[in-house]
Amino acid sequence: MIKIRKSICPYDCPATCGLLMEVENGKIIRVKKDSDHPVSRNGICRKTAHYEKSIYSPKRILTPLKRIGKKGSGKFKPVSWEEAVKEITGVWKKIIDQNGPEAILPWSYSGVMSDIQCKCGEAFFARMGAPKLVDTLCCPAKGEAYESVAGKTGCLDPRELKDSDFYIIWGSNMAATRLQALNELNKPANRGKKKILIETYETPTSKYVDRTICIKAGTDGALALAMMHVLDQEGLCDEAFLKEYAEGYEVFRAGLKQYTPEWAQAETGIAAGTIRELAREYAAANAPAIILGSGNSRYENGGMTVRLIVILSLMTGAWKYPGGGLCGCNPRDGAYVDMDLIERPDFRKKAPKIFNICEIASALDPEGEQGIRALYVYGGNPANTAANQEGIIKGLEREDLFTVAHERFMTETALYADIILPATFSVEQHDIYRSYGYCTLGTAWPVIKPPGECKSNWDTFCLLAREMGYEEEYFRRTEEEMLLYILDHPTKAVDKLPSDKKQLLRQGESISLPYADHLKIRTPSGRMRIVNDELKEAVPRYIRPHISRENDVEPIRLVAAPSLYTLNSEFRDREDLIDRRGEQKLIMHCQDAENRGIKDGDRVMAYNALGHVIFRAVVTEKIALGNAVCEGVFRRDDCQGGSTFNALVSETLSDLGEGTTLNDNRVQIRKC
Ligand SMILES: Nc1nc2c(c(=O)[nH]1)N[C@H]1C(S)=C(S)[C@@H](COP(=O)(O)OP(=O)(O)OC[C@H]3O[C@@H](n4cnc5c(=O)[nH]c(N)nc54)[C@H](O)[C@@H]3O)O[C@H]1N2
Ligand SMILES: Nc1nc2c(c(=O)[nH]1)N[C@H]1C(S)=C(S)[C@@H](COP(=O)(O)OP(=O)(O)OC[C@H]3O[C@@H](n4cnc5c(=O)[nH]c(N)nc54)[C@H](O)[C@@H]3O)O[C@H]1N2
Ligand code: SF4
Ligand SMILES: [Mo]
Repeated sequence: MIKIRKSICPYDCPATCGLLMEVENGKIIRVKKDSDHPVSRNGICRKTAHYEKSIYSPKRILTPLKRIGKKGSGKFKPVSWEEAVKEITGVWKKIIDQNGPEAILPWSYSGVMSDIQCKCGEAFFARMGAPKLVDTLCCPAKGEAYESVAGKTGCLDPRELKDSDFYIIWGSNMAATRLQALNELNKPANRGKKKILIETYETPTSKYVDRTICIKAGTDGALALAMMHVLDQEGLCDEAFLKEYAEGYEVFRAGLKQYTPEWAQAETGIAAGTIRELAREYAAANAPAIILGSGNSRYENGGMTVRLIVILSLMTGAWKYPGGGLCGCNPRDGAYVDMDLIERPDFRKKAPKIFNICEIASALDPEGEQGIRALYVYGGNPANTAANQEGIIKGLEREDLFTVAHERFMTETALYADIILPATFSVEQHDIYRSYGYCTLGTAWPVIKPPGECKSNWDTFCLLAREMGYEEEYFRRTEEEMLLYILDHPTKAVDKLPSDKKQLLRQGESISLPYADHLKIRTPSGRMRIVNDELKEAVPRYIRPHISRENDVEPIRLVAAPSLYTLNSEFRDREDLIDRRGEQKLIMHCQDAENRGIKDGDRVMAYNALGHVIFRAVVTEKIALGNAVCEGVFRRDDCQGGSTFNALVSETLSDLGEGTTLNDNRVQIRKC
């Protein structure tokens, strides 16, 4: 008999789609959209439509493994959990005695985004006294910049886009990363509304918009300023709105004079006429929505860029109207889960040593003096997602570094581990799921039993805690008890929901919470901060990205973009998706190619001081001159030379949020 069970997508994607599992004899045979789910009723993406293929992949790690060959050789033997846990805690205890817990570095990011499984390690390592990882690998510059202007004010939930009358999609490949929001835009009622995409190249999203405007990477702040210059010069700003709802407008306005469209043309590569036209069209709309992706925040100037775009969204008073304003930042009106219940900052006895997630190569540097002796990686794959890949590999090769990876697959990072612990999939776990792009919240109970000896992050940390002698009650709870504990201690936003909605959360369902009141400005002054005196740069202005500052000969700006078929380094277990994605390619402008004697399909090498990476060239005119783009994260062993994109990425941090500058790369390119 086939049973239908509900679950939620755990991946790092704004929608947390609802999934229906068809289960037969304890096995998931089919995965479908959950039509009751507030967001995914229109469908789910191609990746999770065959989630069962990943869950039952023959490549899955099913038992603990112990390294028996050289680091990175891939030689392991199966061991029992008991043996693995004894070995890990034995080594840790020795390190703690000799070097203190500061020598044990945890590293995790967004492999599983549900709250308990994603964050329970924080409590464990807080109890240990291990360093704290500043987890800024995605787009913290965007979050912090938004907050520097709007505070905790909720932005538009993508479902509100039905009421917008003009769309600017700014640096988001929605066809890959915001499928549910794109579905909203594609509804018949929204089809006639104009849509403009501002991108580094023509992406798969381009076919859904009226026009793609290609911009030189990292210069969006110049475009936003020039648009505001036009609005100001032509009297198109809503001054009454700005006076009532914002502060610092007059000071900021005085600085706009210099940012003419002609100035911005040189900076961005976009014709001055196009900038004027875009500003006028934007102002002519009542309720224009800017859908802001994360791409343009991953630069050294990323925080400033996002501040300027958020300010632009205020200029014409769009926020006053349903559907008008900004989408893509934090839409929530208040917190949905009290994360301290999971992360337990109170377990720390003293202030921790801090490491930035983007600086792991430096933290592990064989010649460095950071004193890291052990690394514990879970829910992440730093050897292929963090900056300075060659540096990270050198660190992972250190014989005096004891590495544990809790993983589902043999990733580039797990390959260098001393011990690998087998991890579960979301359908084998309990958890609560906050969407980061929508006002929704859901819970899920396990649908199937874990195969082999796989264990969840929660169960693994509880096991390690016991062996370490940590006696807190927290580590004795079951996963289900932890989930119920969270539901028993709701935040204000959840507590005030009607009881039938709260009941649904106890039944493994997803619910919708009220949209934020966008005019209830949740900053200390109750007004949007166009000027923010708490920041080093109080008055926003144009700052160039890292890439434009040095005078190399014809450097190329190298940008990472998402692939339709994979999600960061996940789904590479799936031949059906990987085959369609093909090899690691570099999309470049025909003129840049011609200048270097490169033809479409040639093998090319991109290089800078950090490393060199081989790509297959895709030559096109549908990209801004001087930009080069690679879609997706590839397997190191599938790439000639063994290096992938991040071998070219530096540890430079963004101006706000101490975040990755994944897209702020300067490279030279030549034919191989
Ligand atoms: N299929 C798929 N889905 C995903 C992911 C994936 O890898 N694949 N990743 C997930 C994750 S972790 C995240 S954070 C979200 C991100 O999702 P979004 O926040 O929507 O951002 P992306 O679509 O990644 O945005 C990247 C785009 O920004 C563009 N870009 C880069 N630099 C600039 C610039 O300077 N200016 C402009 N205008 N554009 C620029 C790139 O060309 C790229 O197309 O998506 C999630 N969903
Ligand atoms: N070149 C390049 N680099 C990038 C990006 C890019 O697009 N291109 N994207 C950037 C962005 S936006 C992000 S958010 C980061 C993501 O950085 P990471 O989080 O390091 O990347 P993922 O590839 O998602 O790796 C997650 C790993 O967690 C494992 N995992 C999944 N579920 C669980 C679980 O329940 N328990 C445990 N223990 N493990 C689990 C998966 O098998 C997977 O190997 O990468 C960044 N780096
Ligand atoms: S669109 Fe995003 S949230 Fe929805 S199923 Fe796909 S990866 Fe998961
Ligand atoms: Mo991300």
